[in-house]
Amino acid sequence: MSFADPRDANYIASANKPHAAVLATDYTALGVQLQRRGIAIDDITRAVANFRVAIPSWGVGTGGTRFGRFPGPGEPRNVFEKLEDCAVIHKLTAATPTVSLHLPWDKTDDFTALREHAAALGLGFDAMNSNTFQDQVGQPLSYKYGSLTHTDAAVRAQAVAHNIDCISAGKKLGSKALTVWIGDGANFPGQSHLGRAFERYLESTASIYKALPEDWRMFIEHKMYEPAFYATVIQDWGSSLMAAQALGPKAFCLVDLGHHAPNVNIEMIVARLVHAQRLGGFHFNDSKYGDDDLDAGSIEPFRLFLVFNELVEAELAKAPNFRPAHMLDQSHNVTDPIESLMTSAIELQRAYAQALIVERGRLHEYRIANDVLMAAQTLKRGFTTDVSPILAQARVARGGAIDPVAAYRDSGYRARCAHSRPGKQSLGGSIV
Ligand code: LRH
Ligand code: MN
Repeated sequence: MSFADPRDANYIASANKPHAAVLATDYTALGVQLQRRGIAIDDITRAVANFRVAIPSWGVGTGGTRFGRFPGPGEPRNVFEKLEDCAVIHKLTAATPTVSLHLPWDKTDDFTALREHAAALGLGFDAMNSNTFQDQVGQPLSYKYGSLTHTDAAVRAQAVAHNIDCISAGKKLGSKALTVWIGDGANFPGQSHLGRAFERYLESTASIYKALPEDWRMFIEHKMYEPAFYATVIQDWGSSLMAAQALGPKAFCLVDLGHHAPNVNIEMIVARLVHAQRLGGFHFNDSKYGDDDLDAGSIEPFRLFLVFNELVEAELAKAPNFRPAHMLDQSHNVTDPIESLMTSAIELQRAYAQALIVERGRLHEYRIANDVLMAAQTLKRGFTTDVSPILAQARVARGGAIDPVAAYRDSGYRARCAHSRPGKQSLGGSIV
């Protein structure tokens, strides 16, 4: 079994050699095409090379559903091994330098050692994620009927304390944000007082907000349903925005693409949150039905493009307070998580590049003239342009691989992990 470290720069350089000539030809050809549209390809490549997305630590293990989980070979067994896999993703894509941790899933008694381990792998930490949607062994009070909005003040206090623990862990790791997603809600009409539940949410999150360091942000993540199946306290962007505005200037709204009813116009929500100066960031993934947590751009790539179109519009307009944190939040049930996360990060870069090459001057003229068809065609031309050479060139410019999946597979990394990471793998039904 031959093995090469896919994180090694020399390995990546040698893996790129057979692809370099074709890339150069394709890049030049696309450059000529874009030049005809008045677009300098190197400007786009530079912008794409600066695009960053965080990896969810819970995404490098095989995901599952309530019906079961089918672990793949060489699963990471702890947060230190998760970071080693995250480093493979970053070295090959050159686009994912940070990891978003989830506590207590990533709990360790030495966060400083974890920070050093990450730094040695060339990684940092993005937003911390708290978890008051599961009960932990030995936890005094259950979250069965809610957490930050539970009718029992003692349960709310326990949930607030956990979030504050996440902040102190994050401070040791150099994180600058806390994402708060709670599953609190009701399964039946009458089960909870919809207004008072929201008031309890504001009261609890205000205590968490007070514990935020000056340079931190708090991301409020809305979700239409699951685990609650009738009403969810922070069910939509409206509830999230009301909460952020009530809490203060460090509170922002996080948009998880899978947390909306089918056909909801998510790019419109993005435009409104940009206007409200409360767009905190994203959990990118894709879905066809519910919160399927599938690979970004795998089901609705045009919708992903339209979201990035709003981000580029905001960027060009120098929208105030516009600093979205990009994160993936996916569950890899049937693919190698490393391959899915690499290709998903690249699909985000693709949507960004497609949005950057839209001829905005021409689009504006057609809009003003209400030339509807040409306006729609001009926007779509960005989406229908194959920007793959730009994406590959951006990776090479940052020491990444022209073909990350091939480089990863040829390295034998997964087989080696299967060898070096024996041990029990839980088959039970859960997402991680
Ligand atoms: C909830 C969610 C949230 C995470 C969890 C893993 O569905 O999107 O962001 O805490 O997934
Ligand atoms: Mn999410």
